[in-house]
Amino acid sequence: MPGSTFGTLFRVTTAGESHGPGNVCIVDGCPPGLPLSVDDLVPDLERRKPGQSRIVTPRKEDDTPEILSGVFEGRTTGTPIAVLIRNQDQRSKDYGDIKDKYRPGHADFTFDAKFGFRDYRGGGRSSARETTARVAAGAIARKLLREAHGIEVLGMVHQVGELIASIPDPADVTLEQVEVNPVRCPDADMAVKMEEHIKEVRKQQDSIGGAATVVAKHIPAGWGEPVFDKLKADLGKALFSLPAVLGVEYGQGFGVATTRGTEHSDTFVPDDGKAPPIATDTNRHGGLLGGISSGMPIVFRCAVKPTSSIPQERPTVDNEGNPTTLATKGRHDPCLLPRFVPMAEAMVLLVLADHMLRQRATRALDA
Ligand code: EPS
Repeated sequence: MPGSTFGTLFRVTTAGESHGPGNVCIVDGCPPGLPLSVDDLVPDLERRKPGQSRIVTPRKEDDTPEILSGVFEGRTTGTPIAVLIRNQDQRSKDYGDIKDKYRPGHADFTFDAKFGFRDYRGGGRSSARETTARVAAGAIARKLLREAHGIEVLGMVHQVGELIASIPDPADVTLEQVEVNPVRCPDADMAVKMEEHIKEVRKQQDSIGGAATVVAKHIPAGWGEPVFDKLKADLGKALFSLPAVLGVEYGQGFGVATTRGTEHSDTFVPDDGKAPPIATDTNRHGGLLGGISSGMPIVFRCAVKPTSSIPQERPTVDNEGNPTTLATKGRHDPCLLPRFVPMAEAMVLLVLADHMLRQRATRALDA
């Protein structure tokens, strides 16, 4: 089935399931000459991998990437880059129960409705394990964007359940402030409370939702295509393509519903540090005007639902519609947010790499 390829000029295809032999990405369109090695992929994969702390799934995977093609003597060749991440710690017997039953709130039902047949082990292709391939591809995009424009993309958790972090300006947050705690929340005091809350929820055999912010900095003004491929539209699609995302907003987001034009519009001001030399004094527009980058930080937020796989026995139906009950086994995250951060960064990076190349094509006569 189509649907596993993303992007126009920087194009990524992923393949793989949670309990199959591994997950693969093929990145086609990465320019030649970019220095690239496994070491560039490892940091993001480490931030995403299971078993990294006591508040995530205990499944143990090395997630060591193997670059199979597209790199020669340490540099990209311009040909497709294939990356393989092998699965090592499948425990498929945990999933015998859901072969013919549907986990409430899970894609088990809709995958069956679509294909009539599914790999039920560990959620198959609907598993968060699939995001290993996206994060590997995103790390290639990160390297490209850094080399070309010094672009930085950073995610952070700002909410777990009712607990909301104080983050005065997400564009000022550093990677160190995010990575210093297992929640990936830069508000250190709130991170402690969030961690305790996640542990408590796990003890209660439940799960909890939350929200994350992603900031992209140093994007030149002018990226994004009118009208269907606006940067805001492509970023929205990218973030909504991640498992468990139920809401995406940028800038003032849903806050605009109660805001007047005089309060919302940011004022343009001169800025010698930018090309063209223009910035805005505030960033309520979230770095996008008309869906095109303004040169200000791009700020997106995602709401992520509580993990649907929880060990409590719950009523459900089997695949013939007969009422039954189900207690999900397997090793699940009580809260998806800590590992969601690198996944969201990866999707933003992939969109930006694509639009960097598209903007260069648009302004070909300037080169
Ligand atoms: C997942 C179910 C669990 C998680 C998995 C995502 O799989 P299992 O039951 O096989 O342990 O551990 O997460 C990962 C393995 C990963 O790498 O992200 C799911 O249903 O989404």
